[in-house]
Amino acid sequence: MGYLNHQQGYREGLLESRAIIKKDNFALITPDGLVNNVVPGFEDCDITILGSPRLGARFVDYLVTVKNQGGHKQGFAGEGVQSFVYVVSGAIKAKADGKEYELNQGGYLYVPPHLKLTFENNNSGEDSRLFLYKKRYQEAENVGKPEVVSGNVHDIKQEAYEGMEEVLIQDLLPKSLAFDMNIHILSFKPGASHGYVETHVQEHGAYVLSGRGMYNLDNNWVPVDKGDYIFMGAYSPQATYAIGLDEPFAYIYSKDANRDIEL
Ligand code: UGY
Ligand code: MN
Repeated sequence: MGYLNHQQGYREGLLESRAIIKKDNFALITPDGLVNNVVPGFEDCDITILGSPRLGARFVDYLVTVKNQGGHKQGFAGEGVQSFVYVVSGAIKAKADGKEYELNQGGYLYVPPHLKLTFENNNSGEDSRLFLYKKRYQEAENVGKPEVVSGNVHDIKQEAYEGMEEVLIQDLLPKSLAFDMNIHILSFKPGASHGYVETHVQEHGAYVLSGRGMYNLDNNWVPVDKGDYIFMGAYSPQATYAIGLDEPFAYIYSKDANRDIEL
C-alpha cells in the first residue's frame, strides 16, 4: 500500500489494483492507490480527495490523516458549503460557531453552510484519521436552517434496516427538512444483504469502516474491504452481501435528502 503505510519503492510482485473508476456512475477506490494531495488550509495533514465533482459527485469526500499538532485552523467550507467530519481513529478538537468539541473515535461534527469548521489533532502524539465531507447546501422554502450537530456513533441506537434484524442503520443527523442530506452507518452481519438492488436518484460516498462485502455496483459484483471507498452516482444500481467470518461489514455514507431535483 502507498503513502498510508509508508510503503514506497519497487514491490515484489506485479503492479495491480482493485480500483474501478466509471465516471458519473460508480467508483471503487482502494487504499493501495491513494496519493497525498496538498490542499491550502490543511496543515501537517496527509489528504486524499476521494469522491468529487470530477468523478461525478455533487460533494467532496476526503480521507485526512492529521499529524502532530496539524489540522485546519483557518476554517474549512462555509460560505454556502456545509461540512461534516467523522473520526475514524485517534482524536481531534473541532470548533464551529466559537464552540469546541472533543471528538474521539466515532465522534462527529456537522457544520451548517454559513459556518466554517476548524479542527486540530488533540496533542496525544498519535495521528488521527478523519473522513471529511463538504457539499454546497441546497436551499428550500419553509424548511428552516440546519444547525451544528455533534455526537458519537457509540451513543446512537442501531435500528433494524427495512425489517432486517441482521442489517442495522444509524442516522447521524436529524431527519429535519432543514437538512438537504444525511450521514448514515449501515452495518451488515456476515451473510446479511440488502433486500433488493437499489436504483435511486440520490448519490453516496461510502467509506468502509469494518469487514468485507461483495458489492453490486451497476451490476458488477466486486469485493470490497475495510478502508475502501465507494462512490455510487445517481441511479447507479447498488446492493451488497456481507462476507467474512465474524466482523460486520459496515460503512459510513452520505445521502442527499429532502429536496426536489432542480431544473
Ligand atoms: O440509504 C441508502 O440508500 C443505502 N441503503 N444505500 C446503500 O447502502 N448502497
Ligand atoms: Mn443507496
